[in-house]
Amino acid sequence: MQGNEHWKAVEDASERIRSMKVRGAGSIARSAAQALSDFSKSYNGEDLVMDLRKAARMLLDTRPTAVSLRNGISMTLSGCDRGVGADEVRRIVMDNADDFVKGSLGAVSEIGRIGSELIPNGSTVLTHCNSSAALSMIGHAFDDGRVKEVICTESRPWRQGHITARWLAGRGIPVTMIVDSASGLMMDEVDLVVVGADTITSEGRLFNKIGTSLISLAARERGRPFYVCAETYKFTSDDVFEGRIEERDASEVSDPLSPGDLPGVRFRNPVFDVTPPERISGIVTEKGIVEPSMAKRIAEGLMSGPAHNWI
Ligand code: RI2
Repeated sequence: MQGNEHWKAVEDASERIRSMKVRGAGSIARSAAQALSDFSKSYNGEDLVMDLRKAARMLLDTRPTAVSLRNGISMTLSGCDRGVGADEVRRIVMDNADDFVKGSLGAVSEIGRIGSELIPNGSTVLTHCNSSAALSMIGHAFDDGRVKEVICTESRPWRQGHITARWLAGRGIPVTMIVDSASGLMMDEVDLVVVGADTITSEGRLFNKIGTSLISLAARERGRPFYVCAETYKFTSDDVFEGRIEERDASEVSDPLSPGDLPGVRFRNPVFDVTPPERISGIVTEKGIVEPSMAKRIAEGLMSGPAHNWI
């Protein structure tokens, strides 16, 4: 778009995020942070701060639901407008991006360590879609000898469940895949549910892959715990996220089923849904396990000090 080499990093990252070549709320945030770092590194234009704002906008416009993307970008650009001269701005952005990427990967690992204790010995765990944070928790618990089996949903329409199943099988964890709509029936064989998060609002509402809310209903009906794994940068107190459900192209739903042979039928493809706080048993963050009612405090950055469990 802008014709300069430095824009390529941002345009490429935006395209990869929009087309889901890079996906997962944490991965898209890290990818955006890295793109802003690369942009700054190779920048040879007139006004780095102004162009960083444009680059941030381009990255933000790719996917609307995961607040991780916005928070990752904000953390990467934090303080850059106070930099004096392009070299200082460049250093601030590159250091911030580095800190964000390392911090977010560290948080995923810490969530695994902290969350493992929630899984009783010999458990069958159900997970939905593909969340690196949820898999960190399940993987740690398996290493601790607590997980007997994982049931994973296919996760239509993108079938991210295949990534999950491959990862689990590769670690030697017994895994069974089901279609999403079998989650209710299978709940009888499940001890607890563990999922990831794209956004958690200050009221403790979870935005996650379409189908999550129905799974939480089935878990609640059968009295199964429903845990969410979420790095603290996936929390927000900004109400603007309340209504933001990404709706992708309908062809992602219709093409594999009926290439053009259902004339007159409208397809829709909302890719996230909302799970209310009363159906969430606990949220595992890198700072500890919290109840949904704590979400506002986390979003406002009031949590401090060492890892601590609130439930
Ligand atoms: P991690 C994914 O969204 C799923 O909804 C998943 O639960 C969530 O991001 C969190 O993933 P998508 O990008 O950050 O596949 O835990 O639409 O990897």
